[in-house]
Amino acid sequence: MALRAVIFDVDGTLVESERHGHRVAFNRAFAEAGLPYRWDQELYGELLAITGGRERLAHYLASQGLAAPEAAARAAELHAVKNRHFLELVAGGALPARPGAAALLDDLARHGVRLAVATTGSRAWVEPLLAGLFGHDRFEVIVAGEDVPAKKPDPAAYLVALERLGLIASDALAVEDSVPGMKAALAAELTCVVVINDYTSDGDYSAADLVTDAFEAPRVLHDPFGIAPLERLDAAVLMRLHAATHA
Ligand code: XBP
Ligand code: MG
Repeated sequence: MALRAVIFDVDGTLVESERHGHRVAFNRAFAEAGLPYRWDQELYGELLAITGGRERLAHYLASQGLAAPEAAARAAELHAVKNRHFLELVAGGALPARPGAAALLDDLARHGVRLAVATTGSRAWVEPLLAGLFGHDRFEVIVAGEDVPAKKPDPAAYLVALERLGLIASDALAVEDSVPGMKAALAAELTCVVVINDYTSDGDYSAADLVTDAFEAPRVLHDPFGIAPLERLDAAVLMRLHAATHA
């Protein structure tokens, strides 16, 4: 049973995009609309429990007293403005890839492993961001938030990615950063590696197949299949983990 594809999450996994990216763009949208709201780093970390920027906005506006229909309508308007600001941040090169992410993509490609993306994020920024950081057409399949009826932790994004790849779950492996993302991957019956970040480190990842805190020189935080020691998350490690989870 060979590893034929790896499906990557984007925000927080391949890219450091939340704290100084999406959060800043949401605040610029509030300011442009003349709204009194501001999401500081701590509040935003809590709001990340709601996947999808538009859904996150609707939830927050409802918490500020707007009736659900008005909150949903206002959220859609603000989300479009936020994505315009986020694209400006992307164009300005403000959002770095996580250290070691590009090297992993290169190594997987060298080993003939196909690359795909399954993200909750909006296609409008996902494609320019990935192209800018990793090169055009780097990913054979990109599934974005608009491509699925339900967002993570629903497995739809991963199921659509597998379908477009023409593969089944046992052919592939997912790389995530968060609990909703891990749950989506596992619900799609994918082997799941979690690379936590400073916003997602306090989640319960006991159901994951390998948990580290980085792509290179990682601390191994959960290793039920005994893959450690490992100097980096490279193709050989992911292939070994995939084989162990399908032994
Ligand atoms: C993380 C998300 C996204 C981003 C904001 O997606 O939940 O909603 O926070 O992007 P990922 P949008 O699955 O890549 O971790 O505002 O475009 O939703
Ligand atoms: Mg993520």
